[in-house]
Amino acid sequence: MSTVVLTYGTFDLFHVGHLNLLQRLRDMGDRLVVGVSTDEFNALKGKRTIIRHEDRLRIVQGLKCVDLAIAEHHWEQKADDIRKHDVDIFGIGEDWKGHFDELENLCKVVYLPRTQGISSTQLKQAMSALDKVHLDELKQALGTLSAIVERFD
Ligand code: C2G
Repeated sequence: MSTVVLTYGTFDLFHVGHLNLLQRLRDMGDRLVVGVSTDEFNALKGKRTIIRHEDRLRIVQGLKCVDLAIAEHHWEQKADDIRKHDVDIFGIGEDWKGHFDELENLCKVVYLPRTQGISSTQLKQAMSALDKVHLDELKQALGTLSAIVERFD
């Protein structure tokens, strides 16, 4: 009797926090099904993603620990997915603790610790900070170069 595990996420700018969660969930059973939030659903969640849904779905499907990646279109599809895929365990990061307890009627619900120090939001902030630092360095370099050029004019 195989144990099926189900989770959902945006998985934007896929990183090791996502991987840790998916691998831990896969280790809890024999088959892992992952719902990847569509761009439209992310808009509902108030999340702006960098990577489009088609590519986020392919990345998740391409993982060794994932058996099936499906689209997550809305909050209410979980119960149907649990029945459709004969799910034994629904798991998600503990930032969602308590949000999906009602699914206990259908399957076991687990909330797993998040990986500290990494998130898609932090990655976006780091990239925008790099852009800012880069621009400041370029401005300084430009100032220095302009001063040198003036001396030779
Ligand atoms: N996660 C984690 N550690 C991190 C970052 C994320 O364990 N450092 C987990 C989250 O707890 C979540 C999963 O990775 O279980 C995916 O995170 P997101 O892509 O941010 O997904 P989210 O927007 O929370 O979507 O219906 C449920 C939602 O679709 C969940």
